[in-house]
Amino acid sequence: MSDAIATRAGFVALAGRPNVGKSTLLNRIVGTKVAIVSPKPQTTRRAIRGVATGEDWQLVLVDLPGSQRPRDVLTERMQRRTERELRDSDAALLMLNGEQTIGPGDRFIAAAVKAAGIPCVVALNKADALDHPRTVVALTTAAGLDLPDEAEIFPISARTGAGVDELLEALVALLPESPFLFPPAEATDLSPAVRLAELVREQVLERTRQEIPHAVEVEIEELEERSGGALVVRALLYAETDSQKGILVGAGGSMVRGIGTGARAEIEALTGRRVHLDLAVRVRRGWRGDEALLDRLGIE
Ligand SMILES: Nc1nc2c(ncn2[C@@H]2O[C@H](COP(=O)(O)OP(=O)(O)OP(=O)(O)O)[C@@H](O)[C@H]2O)c(=O)[nH]1
Ligand SMILES: [Mg+2]
Repeated sequence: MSDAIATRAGFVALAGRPNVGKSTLLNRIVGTKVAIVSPKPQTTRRAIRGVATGEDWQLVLVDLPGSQRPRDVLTERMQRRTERELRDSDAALLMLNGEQTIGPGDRFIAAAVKAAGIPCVVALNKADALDHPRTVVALTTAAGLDLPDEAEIFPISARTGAGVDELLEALVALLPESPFLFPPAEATDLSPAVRLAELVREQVLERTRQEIPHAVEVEIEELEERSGGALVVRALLYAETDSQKGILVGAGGSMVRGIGTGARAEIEALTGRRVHLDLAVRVRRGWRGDEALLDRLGIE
């Protein structure tokens, strides 16, 4: 027998209602910004994989779009993807928002996790925003959920990192013995173009309100490395109506300029390169129902 150390590796599906903090936790565990984060529900549209590698373990976290009742082809795809990813994962991390009471949405997701027949760990997030009595109440209510056997509940703060090491240890213990699934240096399977498009969309989410955040998608048209090391990025912002386009452009182009400045800083921070970012806003009516466009954008 060889005395090589056995490694553990596998997929953990991150499931939870919109806005509970799934993407924030993914970024913290992976150690770099893989998924964009915003206070607006339904920020994540694709199943994003983030890879965290330890000495003898590798955790592939699948950041799922927040589950809710589908409204259109876009949200239907997001929902189907969630169910599929749960079935294909080795374990699930069910995330709850400690700031809110447990509701039908949480019970729906708990039932989906149970139906998938995989082991599960529960994270009660945003514990930093709770005092001790509220934490106790939230933990007690969480324990009342109908969960797979032996599901442990961890109070955590994805924002500060409190409790995350303990949670990580419990997740790793659920992984099967397996060789690593990704090169240890790789943080995600997202293509560079999608990653950059998401950083642009994050700025849109940060700067717009009401229906605009949900009405905008971003596509990278061109990504070119100049010989001097600079990165040239041309991106299209799709809106659904002329009035949305007007808001995205802003008075004298002020909104799109702000989006561009913010996104350029993020892209430069991520790539460590100088970036030329060129944004154009287009109306594409009904893009949320456009199967061909959703395919092209990788929203399966
Ligand atoms: N106070 C507090 N806020 C948090 C914590 N984790 C996330 N948030 C905030 O919660 C909001 C939603 O975070 P996301 O990570 O985008 O949530 P998500 O679950 O990925 O949301 P969807 O992609 O829409 O499903 C953001 O404003 C975060 O800054 C936490 O531990 N404490
Ligand atoms: Mg998210």
